[in-house]
Amino acid sequence: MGILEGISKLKEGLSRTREGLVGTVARVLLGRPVIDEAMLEELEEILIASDVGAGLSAEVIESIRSRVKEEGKADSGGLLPMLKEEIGRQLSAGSHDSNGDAFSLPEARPYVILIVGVNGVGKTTTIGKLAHVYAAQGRRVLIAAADTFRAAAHEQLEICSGAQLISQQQGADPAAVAFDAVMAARSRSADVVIIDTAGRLHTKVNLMEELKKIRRVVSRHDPAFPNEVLLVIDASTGQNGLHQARQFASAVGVTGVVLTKLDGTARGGIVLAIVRELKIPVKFIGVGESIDDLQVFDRNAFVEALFAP
Ligand SMILES: Nc1nc2c(ncn2[C@@H]2O[C@H](COP(=O)(O)OP(=O)(O)OP(=O)(O)O)[C@@H](O)[C@H]2O)c(=O)[nH]1
Ligand SMILES: [Mg+2]
Repeated sequence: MGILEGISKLKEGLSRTREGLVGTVARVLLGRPVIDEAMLEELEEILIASDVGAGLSAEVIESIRSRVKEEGKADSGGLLPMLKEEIGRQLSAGSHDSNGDAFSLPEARPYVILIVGVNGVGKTTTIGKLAHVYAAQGRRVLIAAADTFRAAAHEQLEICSGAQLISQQQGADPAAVAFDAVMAARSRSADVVIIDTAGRLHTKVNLMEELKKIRRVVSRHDPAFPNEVLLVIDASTGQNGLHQARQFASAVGVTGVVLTKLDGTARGGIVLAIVRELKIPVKFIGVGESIDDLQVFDRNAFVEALFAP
């Protein structure tokens, strides 16, 4: 996908959030030329409704309030540009480093990526998209169907073009599938192994314990494995996503977040909450259901798309 196409997909994917946030603010400003306290309070409510989070919303508003006071910027026409700057500032304050090349794989071979997240957030879909990107780069991609509780996951993954699938019968031990996949990757000199896991278990086994076991068993090949643990969060689940993230992070050590379904929600403000409150970088965002709807998260592109005309 070209850069321009990527930007227009991002704009399109964020259209509901843009309408909910920027569109609502624009309507609040109509016929009110001067920024006043009531307007700032309405703005705060709009931010909260976009899932920015109460504390962070208050922080953004406080910053705008003091700029209005100190810089004498009371013209309401300046409110959206100030909001854009504040959101950009919050995102850079929380971002660790630039994600510009997150689709390029580090040197380790095979590079082992473990995908985790609760039921239905988009793990398997994201794996299909990631596999597609890596395969298009000419990488040998292997997918481990360690979600052995679900027969359909198998079929879902088989349609991923360009990747080889390692699976076992339904009900097999997920950690064994993951172990075998890494072994196969080593013998076939694969570049990347992506391990799909279940979001909910239909047995008495606790999900976190199962994921810890997968992690442990995979690391027997090499203590560096898995090289990456990506937590998939559904943007429309709101603040609950933050709660999930803390649980997964303490159980399996998450190295990056994939935020999916941004296209399906008006509450994309969750990106801010995640970037600021979790000490985990957002690596990718999902902006649609098709195979090329996964993007590297770029805070500048995100802010530009959110405030695009
Ligand atoms: N609109 C939209 N839909 C998405 C996105 N990512 C995933 N989905 C949809 O979300 C639904 C669930 O996706 P799956 O990939 O099966 O989710 P999962 O996490 O693997 O689910 P379990 O295996 O049941 O835990 C599917 O209908 C996907 O098409 C996205 O970025 N945007
Ligand atoms: Mg799945």
